[in-house]
Amino acid sequence: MLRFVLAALLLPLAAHAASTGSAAKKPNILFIAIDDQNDWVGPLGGHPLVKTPHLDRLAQRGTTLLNAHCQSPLCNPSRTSLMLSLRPTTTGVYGLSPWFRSLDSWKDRVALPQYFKSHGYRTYNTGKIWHGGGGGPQARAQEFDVWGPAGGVGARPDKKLIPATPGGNHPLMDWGVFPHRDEDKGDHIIASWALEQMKTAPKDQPFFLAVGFFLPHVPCYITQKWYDLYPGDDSILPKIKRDDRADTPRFSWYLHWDLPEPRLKWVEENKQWHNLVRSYLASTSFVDAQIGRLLDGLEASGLADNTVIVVWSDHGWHLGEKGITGKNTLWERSTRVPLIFAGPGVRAGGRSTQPAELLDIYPTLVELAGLPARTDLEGLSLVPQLKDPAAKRARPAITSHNQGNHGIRSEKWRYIHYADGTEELYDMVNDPGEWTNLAGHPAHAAVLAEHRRWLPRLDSPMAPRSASRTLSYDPATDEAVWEGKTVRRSDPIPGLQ
Ligand SMILES: [Ca+2]
Ligand SMILES: [Ca+2]
Repeated sequence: MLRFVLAALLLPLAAHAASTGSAAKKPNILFIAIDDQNDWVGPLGGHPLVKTPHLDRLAQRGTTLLNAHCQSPLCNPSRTSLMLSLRPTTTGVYGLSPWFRSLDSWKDRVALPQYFKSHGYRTYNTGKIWHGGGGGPQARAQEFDVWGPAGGVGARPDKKLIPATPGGNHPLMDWGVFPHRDEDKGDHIIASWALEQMKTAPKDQPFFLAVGFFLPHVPCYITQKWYDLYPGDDSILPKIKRDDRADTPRFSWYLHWDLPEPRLKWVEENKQWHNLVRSYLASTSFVDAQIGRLLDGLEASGLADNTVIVVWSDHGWHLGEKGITGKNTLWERSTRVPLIFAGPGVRAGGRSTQPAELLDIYPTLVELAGLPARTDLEGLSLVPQLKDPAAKRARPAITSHNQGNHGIRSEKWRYIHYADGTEELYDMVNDPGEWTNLAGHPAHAAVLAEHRRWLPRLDSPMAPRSASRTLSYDPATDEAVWEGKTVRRSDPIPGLQ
């Protein structure tokens, strides 16, 4: 009897679904990247004053991975890892070069959008998804079907707004207010193009629409309206410990040895700390507003119910913590990133503290879209956490910055191992700022042992033609080589004199 009632109830639904085609229709994917966005967004709570109302409403619609970390704290290796679901320690891609398709081992590897294309999706790209634009104008057609505007900085001032920065006054090292139109910013332009694709995409084919925002990557140029969302006083500054590096190994400096990103010392001496933090926060709010435009457009198009949304950032950014600005560290501010899913198959309002990795996005989207699972991915699907935020993960999140340097983030701890064998350990519950390195304390021997066992077994040397932010180390001579230049124990740390 019960079976008959259920069948009677289900039959009309099934008939309806068949007639409209909705039962078989795969969900669209709206794949949103933010560049250099750390955990200073509302859903992650990394900054008490940040205003991101649109990410907040997306988080209410979906599930936030509160303990998500990049696999490399740098654009090219992070994005390569995410798009292939392979660790940097597998591919050997650690620097801003090479483009992975120039490597024999990976040139034919099926990247995430290609896999969706092979299952009937039409794929779109605008802004920065692949570092380097997908191999250049000739090669990029194999990565996505349709290429929109490249985005980037957009409107920029005639000359830099801040004083000349150390290490060559790099043109990207700039921030602050200058008068321009929001519509002339690269991120506004790409959002407008993406909105147009939602309206005009073929109705009989699902889409994979990738939108890669540039801000809050430097230069953080912003208009007064966005700057005025934040006060200009000390309340916006991150909490720091002045002698924080006293208990971090010297090798921790080698990971960001000589860079265009200024040290906190320079930022303070040039009275730029408030301006940098305020410009970064304002840029975060500007990108949030562009994401809001995409969410509104999706609602207006009637596609919201059948579109999976994922928002991610490629890695974080320091704004004074540990004496530096920039990325290229294995600490929380550099590895922790926004990762939010919403749409069909995702619980509304979910917040998971389980460790998650950006290379999990690939298998997660494959599962949410109902595509055949792949057995050659190194990520794990997050679908269990998207249904039940408390569902346990089998492993911690791992971040690598060149061979031999790894951060292991579990639910409660961060463990760091450097290539010269030195270590750090932080109690992330009681010391979220990672101020006190516990690695030398005998009381934590068991915790250290538990985390050491997650160090990558495959720890590849850098791939051929690696360049920019590369580091190697020879234990026989105790010499490190940063971007082709030898670094010795006695060398003064650049930017601290
Ligand atoms: Ca980046
Ligand atoms: Ca410290």
